[in-house]
Amino acid sequence: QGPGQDPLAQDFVRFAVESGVLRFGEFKTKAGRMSPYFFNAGLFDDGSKMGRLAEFYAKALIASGIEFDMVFGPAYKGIPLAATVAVELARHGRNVPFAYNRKEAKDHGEGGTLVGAPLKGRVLIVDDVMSAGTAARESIALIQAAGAIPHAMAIALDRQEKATENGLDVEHSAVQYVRQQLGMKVCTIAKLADLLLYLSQTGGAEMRAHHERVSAYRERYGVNE
Ligand code: OMP
Repeated sequence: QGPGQDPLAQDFVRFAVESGVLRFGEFKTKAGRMSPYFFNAGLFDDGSKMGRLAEFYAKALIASGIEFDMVFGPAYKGIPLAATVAVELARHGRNVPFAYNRKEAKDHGEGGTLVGAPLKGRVLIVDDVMSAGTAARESIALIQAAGAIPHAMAIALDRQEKATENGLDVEHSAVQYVRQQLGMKVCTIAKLADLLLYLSQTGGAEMRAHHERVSAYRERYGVNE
């Protein structure tokens, strides 16, 4: 399916740009690349935006047909995502348990680093963006250590760019790696290709300029799908 046939992805990109979550300018990514755009999920910062975000995840997940037994949100950004996506899934008639981790283990009270439902069965990891896949690897290890199955991932934006290994660019993206090498299912609300389509269809000199810069970035760092 081409990006042009994905109205949910187009609605999501519009929502992210209009709420200032997806911005244009000059940003340094975790991998050290200078990017003409940046998606900061921390800026879905009121109840209405968070609710709409969760609705996008739930709709994309249901449309994907991916099966899972529970939801896991990696600290910190994945925590509100897992909670609100679980609420939204329940509203769609799919009530599943959810859990999340702490970054520091507690030595009193309930103890441990995991909070919420016990990790078991096929776990869906809910996170914001996947670039190089560092955060994904940590969650996968944690789920395996608990004896559960890291089965699927849901992310808001797939940047569709080359992953890095030991500081060097490789030919695949982190999402491709997770799908092909780890055999996990990945559900994305939108991809870089959807953003480019949005920019080319919105019109206006400013959007054309963004389109040009984002295309150049894709030429340099993007992967073929
Ligand atoms: P990986 O853990 O390498 O996959 O990178 C994901 C992280 O990159 C996110 O959790 C953010 O900290 C950061 N990021 C964004 O949030 N949005 C972007 O558009 C780009 C990045 C990034 O640094 O690559």
